[in-house]
Amino acid sequence: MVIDVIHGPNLNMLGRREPDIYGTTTLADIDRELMKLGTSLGADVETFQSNSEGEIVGRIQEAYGRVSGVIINPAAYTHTSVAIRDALSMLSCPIVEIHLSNIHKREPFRHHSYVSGVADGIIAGFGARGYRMALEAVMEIIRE
Ligand code: CA2
Repeated sequence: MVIDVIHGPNLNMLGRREPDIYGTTTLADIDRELMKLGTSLGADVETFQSNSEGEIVGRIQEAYGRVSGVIINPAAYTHTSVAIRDALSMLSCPIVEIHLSNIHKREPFRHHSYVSGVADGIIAGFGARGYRMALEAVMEIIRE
C-alpha cells in the first residue's frame, strides 16, 4: 500500500527560514518520520516536493490508480490552483490536505483553499506533527 505525500512550493526551505511561523523541523525530518510511521502502520510512504505547479499536477496524475492515499500540502498553490484541484478531483483514494500553520488565523488571502473542496479532510495549525495526524487519518479511512 502506497501513500503519496506531496509538498508544494518553498516547503524545501522548512526549518531554515521563518521558524516562528513554520517551526524548526526540516522537510527531510518530516519525510523520515512519515516513512517510519508508515512502516509501523503497514504503508509505503513516498514523498515528493516541487516548486512547480505543473510538476505537482503530473505527480497527482501518476498517483491515479497507483496509490491508496494522498497527503498534500499545496503551500501557496492552495490559494491559487484550479489545476491542482482538478487533478486531485480525478483520484478516488482518500485525500488529506495539510497545512503547518492555521491558514484561517493568517492573512485573508490564505483563508480560501481551492483544494479543500476535493479533500476528505483538512489538518491545519499543528505544525509538523500535523503530518503524523494526516497519515494516521488516511490509514484509518482506508481501513474503514
Ligand atoms: O501553513 C502551511 O503549511 C502553508 O501551506 C505554507 C505555505 C503558505 O503559502 C500557505 O498559506 C500555508 C508557505 C510555505 C512556505 O514555506 C516556507 C518554509 C520556510 C520558510 C519560508 C517559507
